Amino acid sequence: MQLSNLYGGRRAFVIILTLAAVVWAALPAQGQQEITFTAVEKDGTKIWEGGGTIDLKGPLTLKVKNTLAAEHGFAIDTMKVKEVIKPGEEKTITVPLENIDTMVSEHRVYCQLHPKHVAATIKVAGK
Ligand SMILES: [Cu+2]
Repeated sequence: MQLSNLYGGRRAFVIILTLAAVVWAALPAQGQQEITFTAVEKDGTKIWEGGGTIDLKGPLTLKVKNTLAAEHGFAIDTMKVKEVIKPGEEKTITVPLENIDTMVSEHRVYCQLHPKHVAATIKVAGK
C-alpha cells in the first residue's frame, strides 16, 4: 500500500516535471529580446554604442561590453539598471519585464560615472 503510493507520487512528479520543461521550453520563444551595447571611444569621446527597439512582451537581455581601458558605468533609470563594467569586461544583464517603466517610449542608456560619456537609447515598439 505504502509502496504503491510512493510509486504513484513519483510518477505524478515526473509528469509535472515533464510538463514544466515543455512550458519552460516554449516560453522564451515569445518575447525573447537581446540588445548589445559596447563602450567605445571615437575622436576622444566615450560613447555607449548600440541600441535597438524592444516590445514589452518579455524580459530583456542586455549584452554589455567595455572595450576601453577604464571602468564605465551602465545605467538605465527607467529599467532599474545600474552597473559598473570593468575594462575588457563583457556582462549579460537580464531585465525582468516588471522593472521596465511602461510609460517611457525611449529609455536612456548612459554612463553614471562620466557625464560627458555619450548615451544611447532603447526604443519601445509602437510608442
Ligand atoms: Cu563612462
